[in-house]
Amino acid sequence: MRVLVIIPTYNELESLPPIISRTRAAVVEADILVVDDNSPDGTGELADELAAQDSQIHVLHRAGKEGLGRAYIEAFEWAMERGYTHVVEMDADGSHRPEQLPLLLERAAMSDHPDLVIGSRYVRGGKLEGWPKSREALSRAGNLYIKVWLGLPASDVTAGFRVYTVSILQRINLNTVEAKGYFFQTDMTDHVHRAGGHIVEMPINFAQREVGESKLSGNVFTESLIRTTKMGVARRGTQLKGFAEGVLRKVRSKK
Ligand SMILES: Nc1nc2c(ncn2[C@@H]2O[C@H](COP(=O)(O)OP(=O)(O)OP(=O)(O)O)[C@@H](O)[C@H]2O)c(=O)[nH]1
Ligand SMILES: [Mg+2]
Repeated sequence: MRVLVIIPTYNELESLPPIISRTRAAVVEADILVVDDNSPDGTGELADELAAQDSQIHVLHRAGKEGLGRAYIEAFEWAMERGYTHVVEMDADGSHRPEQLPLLLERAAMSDHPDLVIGSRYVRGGKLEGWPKSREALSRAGNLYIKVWLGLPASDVTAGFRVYTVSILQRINLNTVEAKGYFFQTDMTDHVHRAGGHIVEMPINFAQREVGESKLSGNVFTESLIRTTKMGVARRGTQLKGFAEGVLRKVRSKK
């Protein structure tokens, strides 16, 4: 197993140093790639300083803020070119606890060979700490809706603490993944599922962001539900069209 932990950052000056040292301590063999979108607060320069002191820390600088989906996709390509076997998605703000990474990686190494391990808030044993009840309810309902509507085999499809095999990333077309907002995680799950990938979930304790500011506005979740609906409708349309064509063929052949 050669693991790359990808940490996308935008203005995470305070959060980054503790997250990096906790990650190095939790998974000593793993390399880290910070993907910074030219943060105005200097997170990118700080990452360079940390990388200069530790050969297992790397930094990818992007020209400007394009959202975490684009940052991850560029990082996946970086990992593919360098022979890693697994990549981890992890936020910089402390919501995803590096101490739980060994559990996710142990699950990824099991003999049923998962292609995607989702650190899940919504399976038995999973926890969501510090979110107002209203945000939790919206997230739970939204996840259930997406799961059913797109037929995905997971209860927390919008979760951002994950392990992928590099081989599944090579099998899906990253250019067709919708990189915007929360929908990125959903669409990655959908791409893996449609490529025949094996998806499993492991319970995690998701914590409230510790310091710094959120980069995601409230409407991205609604936007994500609208996209899910459109995608589901389009797919059902295609299924219906196929069904109708089949019926027509049968009717014609009987004439
Ligand atoms: N490179 C890059 N990273 C980003 C971008 N937007 C967000 N991030 C990072 O992606 C991770 C998740 O973003 P958050 O702002 O924590 O989003 P969130 O977890 O939905 O929101 P909170 O609940 O407020 O924490 C953090 O590590 C951010 O720094 C971006 O445009 N580019
Ligand atoms: Mg966060």
